[in-house]
Amino acid sequence: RDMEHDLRHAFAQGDFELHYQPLVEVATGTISGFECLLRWRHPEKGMISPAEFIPVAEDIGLIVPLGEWVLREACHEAARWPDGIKVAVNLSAVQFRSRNLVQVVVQALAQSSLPPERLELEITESILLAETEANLATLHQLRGLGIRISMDDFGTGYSSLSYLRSFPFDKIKIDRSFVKDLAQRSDCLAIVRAISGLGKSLNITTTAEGVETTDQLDWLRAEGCNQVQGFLFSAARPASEIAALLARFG
Ligand code: G
Ligand code: G
Ligand code: MN
Ligand code: NA
Repeated sequence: RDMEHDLRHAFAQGDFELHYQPLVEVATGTISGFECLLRWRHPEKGMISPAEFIPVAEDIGLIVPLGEWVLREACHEAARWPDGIKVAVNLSAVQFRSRNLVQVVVQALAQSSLPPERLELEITESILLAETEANLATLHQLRGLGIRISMDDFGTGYSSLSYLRSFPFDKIKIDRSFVKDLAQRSDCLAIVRAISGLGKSLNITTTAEGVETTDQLDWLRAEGCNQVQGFLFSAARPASEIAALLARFG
């Protein structure tokens, strides 16, 4: 397919870039980290969303070298940020199952001198669907490095709750589909309340995604959600704008 060829070409050419979206602490309103989001700057089509090209990159195996590049680049960038500001990197299921993932993470940390406590890896439930033993072993190895592990898109997969029992995640990210209608729909509120409560009792940080209004922020604060992320604060922005974002939400 065309996309296949274009993707390989783009990777060889260096047409990918990383943008960063602030993670804001509800209690203080300050930025404690950034989620790194991959962008493809296509010469004719402009910016292409990872939702479109990640599945193709997974099919053709490009996600492994591309994911390595993301990790190295994100760690390198984050090492320049003020002390304590974290970087969150998304991992694809294919990348997660690749044999040398742990080694790649070790190298990215070593080459950038980023302290492991400042790296978070976001994984989705789909990662844990197969090969449970091997995947759990990988998670424990990663955690052993001192990095943090977040469960992304929580609530949208199949058996999130059993994973929480199998592995001590550091963070749960509440999918934005539940945040969207928080103020209008009592079922969304009930789900957000349940996830926040779960986080509190399991001592896991909860982060709400897709926060666009102060109304949503107020509801999330009332439910005890720890962290928020969304257009209310900022969309993902290029690395060059990080200093300005930190100055604004310092
Ligand atoms: O950035 P948003 O614009 O469109 O991202 C869409 C989806 O792509 C999200 O589910 C996000 O988790 C995923 N994504 C963004 N960057 C990366 C990345 O570097 N690696 C992987 N595997 N997924 C990513
Ligand atoms: O699945 P993941 O959560 O990793 O991806 C984050 C996705 O959410 C990206 O596509 C990002 O551009 C998008 N996003 C970030 N903030 C908002 C928001 O406030 N509203 C909406 N609709 N999407 C958002
Ligand atoms: Mn994510
Ligand atoms: Na998500």
